[in-house]
Amino acid sequence: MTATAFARSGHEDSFARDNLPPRESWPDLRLQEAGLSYPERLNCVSELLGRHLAEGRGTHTAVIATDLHWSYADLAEKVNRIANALTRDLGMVSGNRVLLRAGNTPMMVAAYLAVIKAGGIAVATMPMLRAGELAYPLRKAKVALALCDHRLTAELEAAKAQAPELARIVAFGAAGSELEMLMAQPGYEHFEAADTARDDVCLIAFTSGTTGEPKGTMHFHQDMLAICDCYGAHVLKASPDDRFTGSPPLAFTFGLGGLVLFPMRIGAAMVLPEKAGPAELVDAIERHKVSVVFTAPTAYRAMLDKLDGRDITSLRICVSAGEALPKATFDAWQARTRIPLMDGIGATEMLHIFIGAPREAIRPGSTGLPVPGYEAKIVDENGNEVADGAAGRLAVRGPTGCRYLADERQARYVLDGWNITGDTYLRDADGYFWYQARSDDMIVSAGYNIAGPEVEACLLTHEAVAECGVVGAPCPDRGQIVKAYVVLRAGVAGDTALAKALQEHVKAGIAPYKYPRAIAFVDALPKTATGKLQRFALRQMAQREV
Ligand code: 3UK
Repeated sequence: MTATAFARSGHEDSFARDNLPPRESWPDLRLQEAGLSYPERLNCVSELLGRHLAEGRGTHTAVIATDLHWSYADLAEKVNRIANALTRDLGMVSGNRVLLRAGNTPMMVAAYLAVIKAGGIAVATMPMLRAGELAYPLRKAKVALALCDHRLTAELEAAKAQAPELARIVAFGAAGSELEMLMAQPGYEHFEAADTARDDVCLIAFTSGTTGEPKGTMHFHQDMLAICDCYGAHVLKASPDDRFTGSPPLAFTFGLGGLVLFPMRIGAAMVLPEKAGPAELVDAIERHKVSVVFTAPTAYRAMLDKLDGRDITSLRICVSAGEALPKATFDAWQARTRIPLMDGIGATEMLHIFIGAPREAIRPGSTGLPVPGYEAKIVDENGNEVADGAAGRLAVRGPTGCRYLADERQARYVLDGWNITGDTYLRDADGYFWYQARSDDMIVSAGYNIAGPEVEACLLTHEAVAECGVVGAPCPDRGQIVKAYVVLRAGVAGDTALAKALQEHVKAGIAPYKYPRAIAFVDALPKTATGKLQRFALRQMAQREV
């Protein structure tokens, strides 16, 4: 987008424009430089869905789930019926926020698209959120209407008591659910897409907030397409015959992009398993001949134990994001499947992946290169670029970028038009980016800077280790010491001899000063709703254990 004013909004309710940060605190949005141009009037659902019907692909498969198969035409009809129910029966006007609460079900996909097609703003939430966690986005985004899977209404009803803005909860997902009854009305099969602007907000995605209150990130209609036309077109390079699946919740933009937007942009199919643990993912890949998978590094590691006797030869593209991909996981997956994992770093603020590598350019252990359309650099505390090979703060810009909903933390994420992701990275002489740690997760021990993830990556190359998390523990002499929390593989006993062996293993693999002076064996690691290791929780444990 140019620095000029907004296009004329198609929203009757001006909440989004009223609550976007002031223009001067936005990152640069570089559409032209990315070779993108979208018409001023744009409803992304017309591009993702309507276009396939108009161009004769209505019979192509769009959604596959247990006992369900929807063509693009089937999906379009569901979307139209929901959009009619929203606007004719439920009082939604364009610009209103609608909360969505469901797992990765076909109706969740249809509801998402219907809200956006009707000019609304989707506020999707993860099924595991409880009343207290639902109340925050409801209040912050001033949500009056919620569509909710009929099995998940209890917590939302409870949240209503803490969020007076919420006027109505409409259940869906069962034959007799309220939404299904409304959808069935005659004449509801057609719906004209709302005449929105390309820079009207269509999604407010809340960060999973490892610390502090969640932040609402605001995304435009054009952003939904931009991620497909950059990452999708130039890095993923999937085809209309591909079948996509994965585990991230659709309320997490990693899942929305990977399971819904990327396949729909090219008319491919999405496979939505009811549950998406490692075993269920393997089942779904085998049963539905899935070719593209989006999930987290730990899930690939866990899937390795479930592959015996399974036919996953349909698989060709495996994307890993959400957390750093340890080289040990890359190597093990490639040895077993002959598929190189495609690492990529994304962020809710950026909507999706902005550094990654196409299959032919992967360097194991590195996150990759800036996605075409994006630029990345490494800066010091003052925002000055550092030399190649030196660690510093990752800064990126491209067609998408951070706009927090009424939040002072905008000023911390955006500096001089660049998005500062909060990660410490280095760039090598070939332009590849190497993850070091979250900037606030660096361990400082006896004057050395130590990146926890590097120690974790080394520990993971030991056969006894299933998962691990490495943090700094307070130490009177060294300031901090490196402490590892280790989950062992089934059947392995954690004793002093093994702890010693793991320490020696690290000393032999990386610089010895980085070895974990303390090791604790645990049954499980604390994780966020999006599956990320909660290092702050480990740090708190380490504090208490001194
Ligand atoms: C970390 C990574 C190393 C990094 C996301 C793909 O994870 C996503 O969004 P979140 O807002 O978190 C962003 C932060 O997560 N991270 C993500 N991927 C990697 N670190 N290597 C990686 N490959 O700290 C980043 O700042 O939850 C990922 C697509 C959409 C997303 N929202």
